[in-house]
Amino acid sequence: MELYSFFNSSTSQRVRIALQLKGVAHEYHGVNIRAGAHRDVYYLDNINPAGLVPAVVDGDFRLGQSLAIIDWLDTRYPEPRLIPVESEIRMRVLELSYLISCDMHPVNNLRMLKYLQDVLCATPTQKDAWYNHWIAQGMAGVEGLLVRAARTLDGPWCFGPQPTLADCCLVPQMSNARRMGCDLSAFPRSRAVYEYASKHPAFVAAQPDQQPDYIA
Ligand SMILES: N[C@@H](CCC(=O)N[C@@H](CS)C(=O)NCC(=O)O)C(=O)O
Repeated sequence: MELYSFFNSSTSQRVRIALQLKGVAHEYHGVNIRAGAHRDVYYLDNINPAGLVPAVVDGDFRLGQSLAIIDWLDTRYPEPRLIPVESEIRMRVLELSYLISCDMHPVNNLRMLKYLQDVLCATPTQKDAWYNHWIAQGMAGVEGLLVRAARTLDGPWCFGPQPTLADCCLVPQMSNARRMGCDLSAFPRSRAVYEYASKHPAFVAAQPDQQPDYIA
């Protein structure tokens, strides 16, 4: 299997975590989205017509969208399962994962920030204010869901004793927020999960500075 990824792409990091947790061997291809490599004709024609990372290639099979990739990995490599089968916990995991991936991540994505800066002429201060605003609003929702879950589920992860898709989404999103200097002090349950997960070998191996295309 081949993974197309950029070292500090949080969506790529979600898939890297899943691959590490499942112990799936893969060949890593760095796609420098800062330099526009995700818009190269070769990449669009042969890897991901959406012009985004991550993407996986397995023989003739090609797939983009981090959540779809992790769902596919769960089908192909069921242990450990990252999207639980049991109905209630499955819905909780998906609820939090969608909050991060559908509501939080898209508004602070690279192309959004570039549009703010290059087309709408936002100043660095305005761009930072935009970023911080959506992180604070999204994280308040994440924290609420995690606090509610912790009333009935024991364990250090988002939803109990095992990592799930929710942790694959939470950790990269919080890493990005920290890198951008966002204040996360109002979200203690999220921080506790983040601190715990960040020490797990699979999460460590998936970190940006562990990737072959890392740029300091
Ligand atoms: N919903 C997609 C989002 C993918 C995405 O936006 N990836 C970012 C990197 S984190 C990207 O390729 N950005 C390029 C750009 O914004 O131009 C997923 O989960 O895979």
